[in-house]
Amino acid sequence: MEDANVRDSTGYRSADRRLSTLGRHLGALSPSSAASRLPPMASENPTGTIAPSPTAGFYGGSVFAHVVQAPEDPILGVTVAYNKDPSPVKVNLGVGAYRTEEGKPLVLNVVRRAEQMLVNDPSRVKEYLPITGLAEFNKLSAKLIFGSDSPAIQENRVATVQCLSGTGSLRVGTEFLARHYRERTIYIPQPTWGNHPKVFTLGGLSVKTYRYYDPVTRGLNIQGLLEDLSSAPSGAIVLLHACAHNPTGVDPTLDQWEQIRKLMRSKGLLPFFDSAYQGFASGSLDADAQSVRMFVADGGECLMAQSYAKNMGLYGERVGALSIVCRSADVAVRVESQLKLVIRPMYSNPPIHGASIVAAILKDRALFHEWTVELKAMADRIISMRQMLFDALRARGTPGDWSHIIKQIGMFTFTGLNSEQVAFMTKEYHIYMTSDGRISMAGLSSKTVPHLADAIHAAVTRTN
Ligand code: KET
Repeated sequence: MEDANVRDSTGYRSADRRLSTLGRHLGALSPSSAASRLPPMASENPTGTIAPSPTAGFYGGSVFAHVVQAPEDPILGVTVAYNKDPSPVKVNLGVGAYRTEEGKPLVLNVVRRAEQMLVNDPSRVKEYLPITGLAEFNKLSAKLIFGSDSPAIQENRVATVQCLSGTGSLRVGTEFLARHYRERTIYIPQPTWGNHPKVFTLGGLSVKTYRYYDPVTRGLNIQGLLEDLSSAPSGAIVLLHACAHNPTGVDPTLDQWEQIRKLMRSKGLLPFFDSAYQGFASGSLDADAQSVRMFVADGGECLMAQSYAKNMGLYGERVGALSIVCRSADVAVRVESQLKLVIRPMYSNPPIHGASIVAAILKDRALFHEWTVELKAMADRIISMRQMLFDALRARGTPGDWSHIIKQIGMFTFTGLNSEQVAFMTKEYHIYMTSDGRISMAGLSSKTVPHLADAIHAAVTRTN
């Protein structure tokens, strides 16, 4: 016989379980008559068991019973699948997160040093930051992307608020635009980071695409891009990847940027820059900010979402900034006041730790220098992985022109592999990557390149 007082793994007494089943069957009975069959309330219950309350949705099952299982995120879900795979040869080339040659996550030395300084400083407290975040961090972030000699900064025309990394900055900027900007359409490149359309749509904008990548040349479709932006309505918002376009690894040349800028300014299109990889494209922070600086130099307005996830390796600290470059200082003041109204009911104010690390590094000459050296080393390791993979495919005689692997820049290679080939590589070789054929070069090491090259070779040469 089952002991009515024995609890199962959830601590639920078997008698309670039977009663709850009975309760469901008695759904037609009035709550009062059913309640008389319930176990005693906690107050009169010597075992201290909290009995289900007749007012707690006990009779009809879960009020969320209709909720359907959502699919995993197309990028972060790759890591979920990878973690479940017991294979010793598995490789995660999904999420854009830097790994060392040993395949380990990297905390930059300069970040460790800055953190140590913060921990050793007893004057540091854990008070709430203002709604707009750490003022020093905001100033330094604007300087980092726009340049310390930027006229927009000198003229106090930039409103900067600390946000939850790049994603949070994009979201706050979107909600601001949805409330205060006359045009509600944002044009995003085709393809783009998978989260962009979701952030913009949920933030209140409607999303259209412009041509960007040409799968035949595996380069920029500059003609298509210019045509699509020419036919966008005047005033429309245009999302631009500041550098190291995700997922294609294809950026406009400076001449092409100039063409884009001229067209956008002549049509009054509003640039919304996403800068998630400053320093990762070329290894130089200034070179990677050139596109943005061209747009700011003409005196026009723009939005900028900055992330320190990749270039400082602060992924989980969620550090970023939204800057809105305005025509005049008084507009910037009013814009900032409205950004506060977006942020306060969303998450009140941002976290202090990550922004303090960034500020400590950006304001100290020696730490800043140390950061640029470490950043360059990360960028260089990625570039060497490109060469190694390219050579490995050539050595195997893998059909196709793989030169795009060494031409593309930034964290990713857009291989051109289709979703079936990706599924095959995951199943047979335990290689995890997004189904659009993007691989995170930072996830590779000289030990895993041969395995990846074997997998690609098998995927493109198999006949069934
Ligand atoms: N913009 C782009 C272009 C981008 O690739 C990412 C992240 C972000 C913004 C947001 O990063 P945040 O961590 O919020 O600062 N991309 C990688 C990670 C992810 O999907 O969340 C990725 O593409 O793998």
